[in-house]
Amino acid sequence: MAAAIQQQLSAFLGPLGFECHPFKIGWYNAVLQPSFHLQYPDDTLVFVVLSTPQMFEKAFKPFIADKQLSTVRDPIDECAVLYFSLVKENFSDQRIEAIHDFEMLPNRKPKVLVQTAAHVAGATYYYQMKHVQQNPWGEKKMYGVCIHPRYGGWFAIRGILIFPNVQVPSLEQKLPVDCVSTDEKKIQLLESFNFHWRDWTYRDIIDVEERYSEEQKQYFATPPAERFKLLGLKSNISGENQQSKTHGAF
Ligand code: B12
Repeated sequence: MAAAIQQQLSAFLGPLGFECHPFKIGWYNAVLQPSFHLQYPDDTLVFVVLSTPQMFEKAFKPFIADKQLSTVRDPIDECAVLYFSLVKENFSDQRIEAIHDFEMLPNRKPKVLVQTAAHVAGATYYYQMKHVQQNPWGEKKMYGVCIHPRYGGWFAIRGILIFPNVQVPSLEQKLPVDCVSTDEKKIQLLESFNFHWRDWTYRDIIDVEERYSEEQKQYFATPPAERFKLLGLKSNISGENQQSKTHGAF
């Protein structure tokens, strides 16, 4: 069942520059504190959806060319919302619940931890402080980062698609590829991601097949409020609102 749905999802999302990987709710909940649990039975089928470097050309630019200006969100987030809703239309015989990376609970915690989802689905390895044997940072909290075996850090995790009516007890868990294997490299990765993420270097921690285009980098390097201008769009929200509503993941 999971394989058939994955094939159909990939046929739709693949040409748009997205990847999807199946997992079970139980695998996700097993590693998280209860406050982050998703309230579905353990065997429920879920897909994590990643955007690859191609998404900008294949999905985002056509989306922007077609844009009706409403824009309360980051345009990339709006683009993902559109394609997730098209997935739902395309799977009209299935109930699908989508949760995007930017959705927050009333207590301001994220509704889904997409890095954990991508790790348990075997899509990308989630490197966290605890993976480093000789911790050089003491008590300081270092944010973790996922690395994709083909795209390094040149991707984003756009959300999950839950199939509440599909139970997959026999789905087998794939381990993600541990592509940043030495302690030295892991330290370099976490330091680049936490202290120098704007210089893009953490994304090249491994050899990659593809990176973001110069145009895509320029777009993302532009502060969110000015990206609207860069695209020739007018934002109708205040700077403060825009900051809080757009993490601007890229
Ligand atoms: C809030 C947020 C931020 C905050 C805080 C960061 C943080 N990690 O807490 C701020 C604003 C600082 C931030 C910044 C950035 N962010 Co940010 N952020 C998020 C967001 C929305 C939620 C993260 C969060 O709050 N996590 C909560 C904490 C508690 O989770 P946690 O540390 O993973 O802890 C859990 C795990 O440890 C788990 N766990 C325990 N044991 C085990 C064992 C295993 C095996 C596993 C898998 C898990 C696990 O349990 C814990 C919870 O109970 C995510 C999107 C999302 N919805 O997930 C993006 C996200 C993490 N950000 C991302 C990025 C890229 C960035 C930036 C580079 C900016 C940008 N370009 O968008 C910067 C870089 C960081 C920096 N130097 O500042 C990407 C990371 C992609 C990747 N390759 O990993 C994400 C996933 C967005 C996306 N859509 O792709 N971000």
